[in-house]
Amino acid sequence: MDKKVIFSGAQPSGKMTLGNYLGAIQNWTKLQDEYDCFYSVVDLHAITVPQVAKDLRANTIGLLAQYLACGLDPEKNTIFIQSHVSAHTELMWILNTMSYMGELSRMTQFKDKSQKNELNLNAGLFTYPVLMASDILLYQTDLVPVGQDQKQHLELARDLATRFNYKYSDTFKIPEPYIPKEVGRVMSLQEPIKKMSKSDENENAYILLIDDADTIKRKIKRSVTDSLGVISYNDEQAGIKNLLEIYSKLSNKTIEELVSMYEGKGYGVLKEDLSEVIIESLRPIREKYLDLLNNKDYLETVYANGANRAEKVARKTLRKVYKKVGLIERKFI
Ligand code: ATP
Ligand code: LTN
Repeated sequence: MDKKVIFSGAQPSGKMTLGNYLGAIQNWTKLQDEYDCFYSVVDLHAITVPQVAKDLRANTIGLLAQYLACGLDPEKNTIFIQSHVSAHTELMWILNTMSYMGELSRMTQFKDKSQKNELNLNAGLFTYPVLMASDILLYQTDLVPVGQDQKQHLELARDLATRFNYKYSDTFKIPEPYIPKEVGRVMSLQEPIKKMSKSDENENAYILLIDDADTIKRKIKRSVTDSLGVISYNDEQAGIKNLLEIYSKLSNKTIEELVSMYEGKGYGVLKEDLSEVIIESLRPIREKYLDLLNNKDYLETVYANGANRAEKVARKTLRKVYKKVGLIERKFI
């Protein structure tokens, strides 16, 4: 029986945080045996907000290396850079002609990002979810593992697929969201009511997968807690709650075990131990990442093969779409 298809991606808008790892990539690595997975570095999405060309290039290669360093196997998965497969933007054009201004203006990410980028309110920010729908639909995707924040975009992908199928006959698989319950949100270390985000202006708000030991210790030490001085798990102590959650996810100890382990102890001890747990968990990822960055030829082979594999599948869908829409097939002489 054919394996089910999974598609997901992350933007090279910075370096991956512990939030991206625990909320997304770690989960992706668990799916690679059971599913036919496509994981993309979505560089075209990243340029909907201002980027510096040389940083974007470094972040794109860096993110690819981080995918591999986290354990995604390029033999088992199709790992590629979005802009290398032009079918994504070609399908986007077709879907643009079928997307309504009203539905796109209701997207909460557009509303948030357009407030933050008032000086660069570009059309790409508005049609961002149509490109995301194209990413997903080109591969006849069954499941899309994403965080809760992407659910609305996925709904749009489903609506567009349904609309196209209805107008032109069955063409796209209708994708389902795959949001595992146990994958919660990792919160900011500085404002623990906000999610940890790689584009936060304050570096102390996040731990990067590739932070060194001293940086991790410093960031955890500075993380915001409260003045109660008691280690317990509740919403009033959002900072401690977040630290306990990170600790539990990385150590396989339950929250209850941790609370009793630290009964009567101070925040300093918890922070020191947690720093060690994070350092040890991230050490192999960081080492592998640094190794990979020194091996540009290998990374090139990975993304070249990935694009070839992705292209074949994507072209097949795009050909069908063009035909159904009434575009004349190109002849080569
Ligand atoms: P940005 O801050 O630039 O908007 P981001 O850090 O939110 O980016 P994305 O590249 O948009 O990251 O997301 C990659 C994946 O990581 C998505 O599936 C998203 O749901 C997940 N993710 C991001 N931040 C967290 C977090 N703090 N906790 C859990 N999952 C997260
Ligand atoms: N918008 C997503 C990244 C993304 C994506 C996708 C995720 C782009 N295309 C296709 C899943 C499937 C984000 O910001 N996390």
